[in-house]
Formats: sequence, C-alpha cells, structure tokens
Amino acid sequence: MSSQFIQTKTQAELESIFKKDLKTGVGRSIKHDSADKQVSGEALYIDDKLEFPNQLHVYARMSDRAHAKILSIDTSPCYEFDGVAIAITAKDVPGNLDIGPVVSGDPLLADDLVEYYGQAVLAVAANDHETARKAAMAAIIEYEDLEPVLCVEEALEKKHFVLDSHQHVLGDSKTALANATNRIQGKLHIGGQEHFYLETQIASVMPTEDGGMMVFSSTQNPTEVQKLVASVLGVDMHKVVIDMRRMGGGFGGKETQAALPACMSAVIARLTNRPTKMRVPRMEDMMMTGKRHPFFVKYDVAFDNDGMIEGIEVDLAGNCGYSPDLSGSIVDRAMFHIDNAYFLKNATINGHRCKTNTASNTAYRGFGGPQGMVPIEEIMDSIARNLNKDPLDVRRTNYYGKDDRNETAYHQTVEHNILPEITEEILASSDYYERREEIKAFNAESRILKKGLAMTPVKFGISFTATFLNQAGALIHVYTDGSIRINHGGTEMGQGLNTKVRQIVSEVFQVEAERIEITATNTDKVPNTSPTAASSGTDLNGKAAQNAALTIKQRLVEFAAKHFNVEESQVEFNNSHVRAGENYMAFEEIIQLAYFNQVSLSSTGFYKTPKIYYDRDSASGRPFYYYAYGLACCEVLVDTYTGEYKFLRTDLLQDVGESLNPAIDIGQVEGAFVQGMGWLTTEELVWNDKGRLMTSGPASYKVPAIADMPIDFRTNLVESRKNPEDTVYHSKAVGEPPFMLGIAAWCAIKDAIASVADYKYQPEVDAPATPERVLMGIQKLREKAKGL
Ligand code: MTE
Ligand code: QUE
Ligand code: MOS
Repeated sequence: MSSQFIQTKTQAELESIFKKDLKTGVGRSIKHDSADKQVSGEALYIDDKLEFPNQLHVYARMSDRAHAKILSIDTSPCYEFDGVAIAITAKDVPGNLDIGPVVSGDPLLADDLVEYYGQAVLAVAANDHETARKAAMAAIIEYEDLEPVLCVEEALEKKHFVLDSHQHVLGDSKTALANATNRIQGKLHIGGQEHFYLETQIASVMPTEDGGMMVFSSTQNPTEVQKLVASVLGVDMHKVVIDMRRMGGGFGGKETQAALPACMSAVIARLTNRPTKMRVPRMEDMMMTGKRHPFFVKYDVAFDNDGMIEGIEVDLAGNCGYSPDLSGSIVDRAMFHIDNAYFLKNATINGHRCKTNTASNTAYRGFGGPQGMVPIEEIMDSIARNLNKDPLDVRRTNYYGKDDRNETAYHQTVEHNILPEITEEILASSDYYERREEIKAFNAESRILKKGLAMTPVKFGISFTATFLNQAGALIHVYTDGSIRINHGGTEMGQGLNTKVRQIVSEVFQVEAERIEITATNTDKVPNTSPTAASSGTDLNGKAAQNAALTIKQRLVEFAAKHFNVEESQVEFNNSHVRAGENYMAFEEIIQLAYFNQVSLSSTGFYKTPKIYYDRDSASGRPFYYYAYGLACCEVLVDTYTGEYKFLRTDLLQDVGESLNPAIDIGQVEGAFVQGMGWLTTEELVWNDKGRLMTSGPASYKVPAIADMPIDFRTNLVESRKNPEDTVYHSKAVGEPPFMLGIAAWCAIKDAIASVADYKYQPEVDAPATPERVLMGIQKLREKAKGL
C-alpha cells in the first residue's frame, strides 16, 4: 500500500477498527454541541464578543402615542450629553427607509407618522448605552394625536386590513349548514404571545473597505438582514456580510424583526464611520417588537348525532398590528390548520388580516397554525358537550380516515395518517378511559377542587407554504489532516440544528462528529438562504449538507477505486476508516492520498423539496411535503374558589419519523409543549386604552417556570415509524409541531370547569385561560346551568 503516513497500525488492526460501529452518526443521542459551553458560560452571544475599539452604542427612542402625526423632532438636546456621537431620524437614512420583509410598511424610523406605542422615532449613538438612552429621552418630539384602532373586532368590522382577505373552500358549507342535524355558532378570542427569547434583539456592525459592512446579527434570516442592510445603506448586497453564530432563542421573533437593530447600527456606522452595536433592553424589546398574532374567530358548524362534522364556516381574523410583516403567510397557515386532524366535509374558511395600532405581529412557533387549531379543538369540545359524549370520542369520529375522508380544504390529500394508530398507543400508556372514570368520581365527591382531563391530537404541515422558500445550500471543506468544516444556510437558535447537521455529515463519511466543525452561518459562504423557520431547518440544510458530503465522498470513491485498482463498490467508509478492496486505512490517510493526487476536497451542496406546489389564487395544491403528528393528554386540578390550577400529569407522544437525535427531539417536544401551555394559560398581554403594552417585563408577563411543570411529565417519541417521504434519513421536522400539544392543557382546564355543570355545557373561556378567566368562566357556567 502506498501511504504518505508512517503507518503504526497493521492491516489486521485497521480492519478490526473498520468493522466497529461509529458512535456519532444519525439516530444517536449525542449532546447538543453548545451544551457544555452554555452551562459554563463560554458560549458566545453577540453581546459577549470583545468590543471593537471606538464602538458606539445605540438606543432608540420609542413613540408614546399609538397613532399620531409627528409635527417636529428636536434632537439638539441629545448633543448636550458627553459622549454622544449622533442622533438620527428617518431623514438621515441614506438608502431606503422601509425594512418590510415581504411588502413595504415598516419604516426603520417613523417618518411623519407613528402607528404604534413603542415605534422607534429617533436613535442616539454614544460611547455607552446609558448615555445614549438619556440623550435619546432628552429629544423633544411634538405630536398631533390621531384616532387609534386597538381592537381586532373593530378592525374586522371596519375592514381595516393590512392585506386582502383570502378563502379556502371544500364542498358546499352553505347547504350543509342549512340542513344541519345539529348546529353550533360561537366566537372566540385567542391571545398573542411574547417570544421572551433570553437574548433580546441585538446586532453589532463594523464598517469595512469600499463602503462594505460586516454585520453580526442575532437573526433567523441572515439573507434578509443582508438584503435590508444593503437597502438602507443604498449599496449592493455583495457589500454586506452577515455572520450568525448562535441565538439565545428565536422562536420566530428573529425571522424578520432582527433586521431593525442591524439596519439601525449599519446606518449609524455609515454616518459616523465607527463600529456600532444596538442591544435592545427587555422592556423596549417587548414594546417595540411584534408578537404571536392574537386572533378573533367566528364559527358556525353543523354535525350529526355521532358528532361528525357535516359542514363548517369559519372567519379567522388575525390581529396583525400596524404593518403586513409576514401576516399574509401567517393567516394562511392558520387557515391551513383550522382542520387540525379532522375531515371538514363542507368547509368555507375565511382569513382576514386586521390592522391595529400595535407592534407588527410576526412569526412565532407554529406560524399561525396554533391559532387555527385552537378553534377547531374548542368546536370538538362544544360538540361533545352538546351530545353528552366524551370529547375524545368526538375527535376520533372526525379524524381524517380512509377513502373519501382525506381531502383538506386546500385540496391536498392527507396520506400516511398515523393518528388513529398512535392514538391507540397513547390511550394505552395514559390509561385515558380509566382515568376519565376516576376523575368523574373524584369530581362528584370534591366540591371545590375539580379535576379535568383532555387528549388532543396534532397534525402539522411541513414546508414553507411560499414554495420557493423550500431550498437550502451548504459548503463543506475537508482539510488535509482529515478534519472537516461545514457551513450551511440554517441558523442555530438552541434547537440543535448544528448538532444534527454534524451527525448527518458524520454519517455520510462515517467519521466521528468531533472531526467536524460547524461554523457560524455566514452569507459569504452560503448565499441566498431561506429563514430558519417552518421547522424545516434540518430537512432543508441537512439534505444540502448531505448532498455536499456525498459529492466529496463520490470523488473519494472514484479516486480510491482507480488508485487501488478495485471496483467502486469495493470502496467502503466505516468508523473513521476506509476499505478499498483488501486495503484498509484511516480516513485521514485517504484524504492525504486524494490531496496528493489532486482531488478536490471541497464542495457545495443544494437541496430543494420535491413534490410540493401551491396555487394561492385557486387555493389548491400540495403545499406540504408531509405532516407531523402528535398527541397530548393532560390532567389538571382546578381550585374553583380562586381559579388557580396545577397540572398533575401530562403524557406526550410525538411523531418525528426516524429520529436523528432522540435526546434533542425530546427536548424540543417538552420545550414546545411547555411554551404552548404557557401561551394558553398564564401568558397574558395587556394594553391600556392608549395602546401602551402594560405587560412589558417578566414581573407582569408570566412565562412558565419550573414550578408550573406537570408534576408527572412523560414524553415519548413514536417508535420505528420512518417518514415515508425521502427526507434526510427519513426523519421528520420537530421544532414547531409539539407546540400545539399545549392545546390539551387548555382543554383540560375547560374540562374541569365543565364538571361544575355536569359536562352539559362548554365553558366560555377565551385564551389564555388565566386564573381570572377560569373564575369568570365558572361563574358564567353556574349561571347558565341555573338558567339565568
Ligand atoms: N428551540 C429552541 N431551543 N429555540 C428556538 O428559538 N425555535 C423554534 C423551534 N425550536 C426554537 C426552538 C421554531 S419557531 C422553529 S421554526 C424551529 O425551531 C426552527 O428550527 P428547525 O427548523 O431547525 O427545527
Ligand atoms: C411557514 C413559515 C413561513 C412561511 C410560510 C410557512 C415563513 C416565512 C414565509 C415567507 C413568505 C413569503 C415571503 C417570505 C417569507 O412563509 O417563515 O420572504 O416572501 O418567512 O408556511 O414559517
Ligand atoms: Mo419558526 S415560527 O417558523 O421561526
């Protein structure tokens, strides 16, 4: 054998190592690659980076009016503070003022008009953050107040919209409702949700040669930040480089709205020629940035005596805030998920995008899907109360099923629906029907404390519904010592994307993960990336990285076959070693050999999702490559005197296809469930009548903490169920689907309330079901039962 290495192992030793299993490929619970660093504090976030010399800090002064004309801005008082470099308003932006992601509507700084309480009106840059803040607050702004619209119902009534309404239709809902066996009409308010990422919005920039800009941005969407920074500076995209190592959480909140601090910093850096950082403090972040869309929903539903839906009409009105942002696609996704797991035989679904004078609402885990599912789950419970049935039985009756019961209102056929099977699994592991009886017996005896139980399914469509976004790129270099460096278009926000991509490349080359370094996402290396969103980070970037690795591997196979004079089929990679016929060698040896023989050891990779298409004008197609399924069963104890509650037990079962990393997937499932539970229970956003967000910090906005966890919390992944589609190693997306398992928590609370009137009526409780709302719901229900 010709090797450039001094061989220390015999061929027999190499062969025996070759035959052992690799420990770090796909399917193994390897640790999140930032885990140790996050625990020790060594993981670097943008605010932890060493500061550039001469760096400026930016503070944006927010509007204290919800809707007003700006009559004048006087920034001269700002300059009375030592260390202030510049104070800017809309007029100072050198390029385009608008930073709207899809369509315009989001000025970087308010220009003549403010449209919400919290909108950035001017920005001050100083040598330190506190000086910048004091100086910005010293500016004098004169307004002329205009009438604000703060209420989504009012906006809907006045057709005060940011974008046109849209409809999905299946069959004939009108006739079905007219001929209804039974009929229920209702209304529901669903609250928004603050992202509460631990790292607030931040960017740090460095002006470079020839009008360039190096940008460190905490963003899920580096390409969009690149485009918008170029746009506000009035330069080509090739002048701007975005670097993103990791976020301290994104949850959708950094998909579009990370652009503001990056663009603001870039403008100031351009005007001052100094490196600039903008870190948005928590209160300002909560007031300035958009949240999950609150929704107002009206429904009219017909059902037979088994509880099977005959026809349905739904109006979904998303409260978009003052500008479109991503609301077009978000309300679409709510419409796509109004069916959740159920066949809606005759359906008319209307989606409205209401404009209010609040911050522009944006992507948040589930992207409108959760707001679509909550109403149909409310409807299932209402049907059950109406027919005196167990809600789970009504749900199962309506599941998508065989033959003609599998078409959605957007005309995609539901295939490979595993919900009926996995419902059996969780029924067995959770003892649902036995516990139902126990709980009824408990409630009959217990006057003040009442228990509730609910099991709800999830079917969530995977793919961006804007089909063009379903693409990704990657870049892999193999160095001459056999170490590997990967870059891909996805961003790491804690979800474990980099760990999974590392495992995928480890699997392709059959080398241990430690050999592979994943580097910061960088628009210099992989261009034109889609946001890391729609749960498809691994599906898209994992495939792109796999393709890049396969290209290099194929070159190595061809080379080795020729070099050792064997068939290509006789070249195999295993456990960091390579066999070429009877020749065994370490991975780094084949790399050395290939290098000396002038084989390219670097490659890009590209992937686009096959099979999907969608025509929005006719509202039909196959927007989703596949669906991810799951179920949750929650048991709660409610104190009917105080409205307080405690979750006693939760069972989760989530379909992740063939898991790439069960430990990471279980973390995603538990985290998503808890976040969903928080949304529907304690996380309440309150605005005053001036449009000021009153819940602008953790003291008034209650995210779940350790004491809010279910006392008995059991999470399982569906076992040995490969994704039938050709996804990366037949895995399924996991980031968002389990968020909607949290709906079971909300339904369980309502089940406990329903017990006070013997389960005859569905309690009227909007989301979130805060203790106050629970108490009012109980009161209302008691009055209803007494016929008041
Ligand atoms: N998990 C953590 N720890 N932090 C996050 O910000 N975002 C969620 C989910 N899981 C998030 C998370 C959202 S909104 C999405 S769309 C997916 O992760 C994105 O990553 P993926 O596509 O790689 O799963
Ligand atoms: C789910 C998503 C997104 C989506 C559609 C989904 C998303 C997103 C967009 C989008 C749509 C149109 C655009 C654009 C982005 O659509 O995150 O830039 O022009 O950004 O079903 O998560
Ligand atoms: Mo997730 S809401 O698609 O960033």
